[in-house]
Amino acid sequence: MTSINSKARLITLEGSEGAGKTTALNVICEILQQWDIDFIRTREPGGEPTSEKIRDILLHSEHLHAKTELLLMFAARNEHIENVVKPALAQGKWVISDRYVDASYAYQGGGRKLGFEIVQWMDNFIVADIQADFTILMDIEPEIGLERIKNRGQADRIELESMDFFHRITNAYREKAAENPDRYAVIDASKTIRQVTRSIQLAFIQHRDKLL
Ligand code: Z5A
Repeated sequence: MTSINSKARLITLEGSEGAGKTTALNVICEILQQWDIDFIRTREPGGEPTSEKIRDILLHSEHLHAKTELLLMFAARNEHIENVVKPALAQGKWVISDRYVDASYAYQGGGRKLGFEIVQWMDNFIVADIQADFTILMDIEPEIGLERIKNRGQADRIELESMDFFHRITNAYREKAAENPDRYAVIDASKTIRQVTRSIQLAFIQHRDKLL
């Protein structure tokens, strides 16, 4: 759906805490290298200097109101899209983003209970036609994901939320995936790394004709 360069694709990776996005990102990069695709790897919130500063505010402020959080996510996203995503796509490079606008539906719309409607409004305003072509959702029950990251050290502001918050995120992601079955591949992220790797590889094989 990216409209800047019809050949370049925007691929996004989503999931709740500890779903194994880092592992998945490496698998995706290997697949694209095998396909001989020129791509960049980036992330949200962040991906460029101003957005990284906003990420720091988002993750390490003591308190933020839900609407402030939403606005900052989209402020960071706007800089990221204008300075990184659009230029890469215009050069014909694929963009692999560790999280993108679906995370705002899940975390701010679902987790923070702001609802999908307001996120949709921001999505139309900021993201517009720079939509993902293919989204890998690392689907996992929050209890399993949080268990995996519990020994990682200091938790950030969002990771300190309640279990209900994380269940709302998981449900919101599942709702988005069900609404967009052609764009999403839902991976059972609770399986072993080997099984997860295989599922991602299969998802790319199945979508290859649509993407290339
Ligand atoms: N956020 C938001 O609210 N709204 C938005 O619009 C956007 C973001 C864009 C930063 O995201 C925060 O911003 C995030 C959402 C919010 N919430 N928080 N906090 P982030 O992506 O940078 O951070 P993260 O979600 O916290 O990433 P993470 O916790 O590092 O998750 P991960 O990348 O999925 O986990 P991982 O590091 O790949 O794996 C975690 C551990 O599990 C690690 O030890 C692995 O070795 C292990 N692992 C991985 N796979 C497996 C399997 N299959 N089995 C067993 N163990 C495994």
